[in-house]
Amino acid sequence: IHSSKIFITGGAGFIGSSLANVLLKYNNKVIVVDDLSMGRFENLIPSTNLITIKGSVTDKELMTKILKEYKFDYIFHLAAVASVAASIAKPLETHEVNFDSTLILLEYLVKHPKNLKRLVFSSSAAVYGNEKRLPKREGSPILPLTPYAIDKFSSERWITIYNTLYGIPTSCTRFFNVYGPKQNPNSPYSGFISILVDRLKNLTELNIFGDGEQARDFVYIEDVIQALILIATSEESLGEVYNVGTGSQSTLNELIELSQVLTQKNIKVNYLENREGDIRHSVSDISKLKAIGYQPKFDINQGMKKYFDYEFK
Ligand code: UD2
Repeated sequence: IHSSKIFITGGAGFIGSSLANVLLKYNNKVIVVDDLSMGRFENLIPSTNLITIKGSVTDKELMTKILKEYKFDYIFHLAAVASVAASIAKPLETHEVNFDSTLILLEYLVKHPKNLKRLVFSSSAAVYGNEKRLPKREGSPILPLTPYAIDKFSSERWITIYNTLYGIPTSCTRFFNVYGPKQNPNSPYSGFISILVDRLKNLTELNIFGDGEQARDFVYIEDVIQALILIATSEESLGEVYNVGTGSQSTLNELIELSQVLTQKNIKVNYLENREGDIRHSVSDISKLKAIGYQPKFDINQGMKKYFDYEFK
């Protein structure tokens, strides 16, 4: 993608800012809206092609104003309350962010469909819930277990149905566990690897919920950016949904061991009760994404090494 006008909701967050910083290298004009609940504008590399707006994707007036003013070529809808626990504690508030915002975008686009080349919506592996058959494929049963997962899946379906009904060019991603520089470790529901890095830096204790043998498909941010751009530009991906992962899984205990080898630091690990609703194993099948040209560059060892070189250099 180059010389285009691009809207990134949640663009000050971990994934959004990483995407923005890449797109800014190719003469794109990038407009970011973020409520700064988890993100920081400091994550973005200053550029005359970058406009940052502090605000919420639930603010229909603001969103309409931005959409009207810039007539985007691409929209990456990444804003979300990513905490599953928050969605259980505050379903109404998180529903507004994780679902209503999607409808605001779609309603505008139905009325003003002209320039848009693609709207990419970021969904989550959460839609598969505790489906036991691994790896999880796009065609696997959808078993959302939380308001978060329901909102992500509903948004996905609305986005996809607006493609069929109105020809709005849309695609969806289902992220597995994304990690890398700039992931905010400051919430209990921050990504596990960002918390691990924080504890190693400060030499504080790490809490593991359960026995640490639960496994996730941890995918490095650079591969996620590659996937997002590929999905936004491929013809085949119109109206489609894609897993974004590595196709392999690691346990938390394996990651702790690897991190200690990489940093030569040791921290105390406390094994506590399981987190309620925690999934045991999660791993993606990424053959659909590979079929449109995705070539992951980082397995867990390569990704962890790059991330740890950045954090501990
Ligand atoms: C990920 C997503 C979430 C949602 C979900 C769908 C992230 C950050 N979160 O949640 O938004 O899409 O997938 O299933 O990607 N853990 C510890 N100690 C800690 C923190 C975590 O033991 O201090 C455990 C946690 O209980 C879980 C594993 O580490 O078993 C991974 O936790 P996570 O919060 O990084 O990601 P996950 O898969 O729960």
